[in-house]
Amino acid sequence: EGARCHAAVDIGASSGRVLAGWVDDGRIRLEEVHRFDNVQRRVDGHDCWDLEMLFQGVLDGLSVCAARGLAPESIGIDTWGCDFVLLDEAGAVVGDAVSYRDARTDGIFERADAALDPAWLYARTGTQRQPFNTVYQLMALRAEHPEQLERAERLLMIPDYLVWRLTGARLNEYTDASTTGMLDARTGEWDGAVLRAAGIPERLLATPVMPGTVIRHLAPQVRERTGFDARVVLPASHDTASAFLAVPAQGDRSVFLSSGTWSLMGVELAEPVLTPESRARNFTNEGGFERRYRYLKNIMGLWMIQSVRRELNGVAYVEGKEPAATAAARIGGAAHEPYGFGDLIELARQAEPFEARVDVDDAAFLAPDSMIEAIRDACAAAGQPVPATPGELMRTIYVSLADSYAASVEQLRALTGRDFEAIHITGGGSQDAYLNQLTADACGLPVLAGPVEGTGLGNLIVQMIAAGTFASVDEARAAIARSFPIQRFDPAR
Ligand code: ADP
Ligand code: LRH
Repeated sequence: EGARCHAAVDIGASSGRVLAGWVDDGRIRLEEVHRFDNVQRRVDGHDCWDLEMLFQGVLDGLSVCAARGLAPESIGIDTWGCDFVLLDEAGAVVGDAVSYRDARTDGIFERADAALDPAWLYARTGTQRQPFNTVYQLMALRAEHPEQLERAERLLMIPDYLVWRLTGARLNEYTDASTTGMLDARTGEWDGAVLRAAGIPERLLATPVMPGTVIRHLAPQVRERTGFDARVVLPASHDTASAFLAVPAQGDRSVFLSSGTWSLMGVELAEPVLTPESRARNFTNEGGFERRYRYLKNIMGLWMIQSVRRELNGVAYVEGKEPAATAAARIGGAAHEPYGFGDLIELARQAEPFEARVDVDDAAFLAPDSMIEAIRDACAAAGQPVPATPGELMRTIYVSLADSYAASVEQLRALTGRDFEAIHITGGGSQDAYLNQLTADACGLPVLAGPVEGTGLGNLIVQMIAAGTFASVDEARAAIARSFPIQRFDPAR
């Protein structure tokens, strides 16, 4: 009897992958069958996701599954949060899938706060204040293209959109809906008062559907392409929700850190924290599987490293935009391209003991034309040493990120009253042994690194729970803990 196979499609801001997973002898087996870069393009004056490329990436990955004899019985999709697509009545996409780093929300708070008082909003939604929250993106869209909002019949978040392409079902999944800033944190329903205040038509949104729900079979034309039929199941469609599910921790003494383009650092709670103190620290209450709350902070994360790497390698972040080249030349970066992540870590080591600190959460780092210049400018403005080589620049990012993690752990202690024994790091960034050690040192806690594909695993275990393979999240987490190696980094002192 063959093991029951499931496919997890996990698309982050930097790359997408399709993983096949099954359980064998009590252990979860994982095979990466396909990976593709997530590239943005300039369309109509905005930085946009390429929906066709993403959908092709999904189909290609599923076809490879079949070709390798791993035809899955179910498929789940998770992606980054906050971004959405509008559909009209006929099912045509209205406007573009504008990226959350696009400039359309620059200065949005000044334009939105009169209608949406931030304290009022936080007390209802518990959502961190970020200019790219869906609610603010929609307000920016309404100002620029009111006709699009009028024409639209449905709003689908990116994973919802891909589910629709696979099955024809139009729905809003709960965990990703919780990144919009438009959900009532307590009830998990759309908050009508927020929608009205923001001028967002309620018809765009359907009652959020919980992860674990079996949706439908693949549409016939999709089946033709993949070569097999499967059911589409909702995982926790927000990637961070899937990542938090896969943390192989028991009990409440662990801090979770999902480390990818963003560093999402927090804990799981049974109730949201909607206090002014929580708002002041900008912690968010996002939704999780079985109505767990993911209480966490968005930290700028490895985006800073990705951006420096692209810039040193002369690659544009968005196709159709000129890469910023002068800054790379100024710090002698052109000598050694292309830089890999391992090369940059090595340069940082060699630059020790250089140190300079920036506030990684500064909006200046969200989408700068040149990350290298943004970091150097911030150092100069703060009276810090200004990094003059790629290695010094990397050191600046590394020590600043580790500092930010340490501050967040302190804030989590104060806000939750919990004491912590370890930090669990998952995601691509968990492979960065240099950052893991700096994190352990700065936080004064052991770091437990892995699994790398935490998000894909979180996606898979919800499908496995829906299939009856695991009875509970605890059981699935225990299986993850015995199936994947975890690397430990103890603090130096
Ligand atoms: P996302 O899902 O947001 O697209 P990932 O979880 O794939 O991001 O993480 C990507 C990041 O992981 C990269 O920006 C890089 O910093 C880090 N990374 C990936 N591979 C390695 C590696 N071999 N060594 C060190 N860091 C790595
Ligand atoms: C991480 C993530 C994060 C969101 C951001 C837009 O991939 O989903 O949780 O805030 O992307």
